[in-house]
Amino acid sequence: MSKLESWLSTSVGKRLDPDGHYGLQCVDAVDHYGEFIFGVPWSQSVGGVRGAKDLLGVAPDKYWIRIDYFHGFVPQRGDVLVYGGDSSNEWGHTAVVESADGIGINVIQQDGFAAPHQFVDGNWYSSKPAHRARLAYAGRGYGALAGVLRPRPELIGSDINYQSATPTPQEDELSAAEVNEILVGVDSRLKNQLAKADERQRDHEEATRAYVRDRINDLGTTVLDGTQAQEDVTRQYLHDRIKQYSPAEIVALIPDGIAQKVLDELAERIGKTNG
Ligand SMILES: [Ca+2]
Repeated sequence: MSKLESWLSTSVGKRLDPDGHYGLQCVDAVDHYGEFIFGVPWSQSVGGVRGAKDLLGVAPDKYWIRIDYFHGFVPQRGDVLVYGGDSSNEWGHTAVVESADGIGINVIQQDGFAAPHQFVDGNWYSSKPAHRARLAYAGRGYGALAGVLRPRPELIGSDINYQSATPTPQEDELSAAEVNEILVGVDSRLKNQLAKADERQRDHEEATRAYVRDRINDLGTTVLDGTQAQEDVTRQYLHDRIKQYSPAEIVALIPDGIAQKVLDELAERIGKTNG
C-alpha cells in the first residue's frame, strides 16, 4: 500500500496536532499528511502559514504539483484542497481528498471551528479529531476552492516497478479529440490569466522556473550513463508518467508563462500536417 493510501485508511479519529498549538486545526491535518507521505517534517514538506488559504503559495514545488482551480476541474484521491475563505472565515480551509465528483468532494479533515472545544494557548479551540466530511466546490464558512496541491507521485511510492518495466519504445500520441481538449483548455486558461496577469506575474515566473527545472531533471535522467536497456526503461517510465494525466490535468500542469508558446507550437504542427 502506498503511503498516501495508508494515511487515508488510518487517520480518521486521530488527534492530529503536529504544531502542538491552537488545538486541532484543518492545517494540522494537512501538515500531518505531508509529514506522513513524504517522511519530512511539515515545516519543510508543507510550510508554515497564517491561514489555510496561504498553502497554495507556500507549499514547495519539490513535493507538490500546484493546480489552480479551473472550470470543470475535479480533484483526485490524495489531493490537498485549498479554499480561499469568505466573510465568515478569513483563514480559508484545507482538507485531503478521498473521492470527488462534479458536485462535491469527500474529504478527511479537521475543522478549527468545530465543537467540542478545548481551552489551550489562552483561548478556546477545536478538539474534534480528524473526520470525514463532504465539501462543495464553494460553500459558506470556507469559500471557493482556489486549487489543490497534488503530491508528486514519484515521491510517495508509486506502483511503477523499474525492474519489470518492459522497454518497448512508444510514441506519445494524443488523439485529435485530446489535442482539441488541451487547446480549448489552454485557451480558456490564457483568457482567465490575462485578466489577472499583473497580480500573478510573480507566480508565473516561479511556475516557469519550476517547469524548466523539472524538464532539465527529466533530460538528465534520460542521458544517464549506462546500457541501452536502462535508457529504454527510463524512457518507458517517463512515458508512463505522462500517460497518468488526463488532458485536463495536462492543461493544469502547463505553466501560464509558456502556455502561449505551447499553443503556437501546436498550431504550427497542425498547420504543417494539414498543409
Ligand atoms: Ca494545532
